[in-house]
Amino acid sequence: MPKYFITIPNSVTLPTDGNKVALTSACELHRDDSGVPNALTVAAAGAYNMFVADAPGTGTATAPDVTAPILSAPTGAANGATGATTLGVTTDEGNGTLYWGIYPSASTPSAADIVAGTGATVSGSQAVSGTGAQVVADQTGLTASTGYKAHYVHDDAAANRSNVATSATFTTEAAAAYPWDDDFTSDTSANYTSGDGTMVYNGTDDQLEYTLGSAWTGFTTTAITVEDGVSYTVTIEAQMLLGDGGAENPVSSVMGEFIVGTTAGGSNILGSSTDRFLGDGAGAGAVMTLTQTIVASGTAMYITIRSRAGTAGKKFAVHSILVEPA
Ligand SMILES: [Ca+2]
Repeated sequence: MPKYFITIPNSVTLPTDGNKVALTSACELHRDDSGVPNALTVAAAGAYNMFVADAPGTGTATAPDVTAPILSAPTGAANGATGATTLGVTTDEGNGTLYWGIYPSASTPSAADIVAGTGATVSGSQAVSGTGAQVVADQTGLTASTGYKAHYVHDDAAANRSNVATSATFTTEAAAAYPWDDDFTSDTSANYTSGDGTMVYNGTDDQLEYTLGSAWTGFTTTAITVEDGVSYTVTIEAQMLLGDGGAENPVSSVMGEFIVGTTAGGSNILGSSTDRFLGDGAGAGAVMTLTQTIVASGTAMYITIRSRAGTAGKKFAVHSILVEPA
């Protein structure tokens, strides 16, 4: 259906019932089949109101929208080291376009900046089809250990621009160094904390050797930086060097394992190796590769390699430790 656009001088009293637009010589009527008036002209220079009618002289006059949307409750949160989540804002108008941008926390972008994405680390826009909470999808591309704020602007369908709504600062997690890899080709024993036994670096065989002081002791890595909730594959190459098949082991071979925890020293355990590295009952056992997938809890992970022994003095060696995202 074609629309009729009527321009009326500001000096004319606006109709209240919509059906009695008092056209004067200064009014112009335009028909447009696309719904968008082209090349509107007026009879005299000056400010005009525009009305849209369904048919000449009989349609309902529609007052123009001159009210800007109001934004409230802006949100945003870090998602790991490089992401943002829980992005969104609430608006009181259900039309137009929502613009958003994630900026370093010290930035104070203008509404125009946000709409254009100027200076934003990540930005975008989306249509608004209803009032209330507007959900913005999770984003990536942020820098680790950095504070950010999410900023929002809503232009309604009549190009009225809202206030700028800005979230609280959120800080991305520290970057993890992947893979965390130690193959003991040099003495890195300073990166490990010993239990009650003795820890010695063997440069000839490129391994870290541990002589037990008591059962289930070993050594623990320093904190390995990880991302909360992310899965990691932990791979250990280890070997029993001296075993006696003590009473604690029904298969007559001293055995060892690794465990992963959120604190040092084998506490708050997240998981442990399914397989064990085994002695042969007398001398050195085979070099075994143990692998386990661990879901990080918090931003630090500690790996403890330890062995059971009936008596003190048993010894094992670790050849390599590797941590990488699963
Ligand atoms: Ca409006």
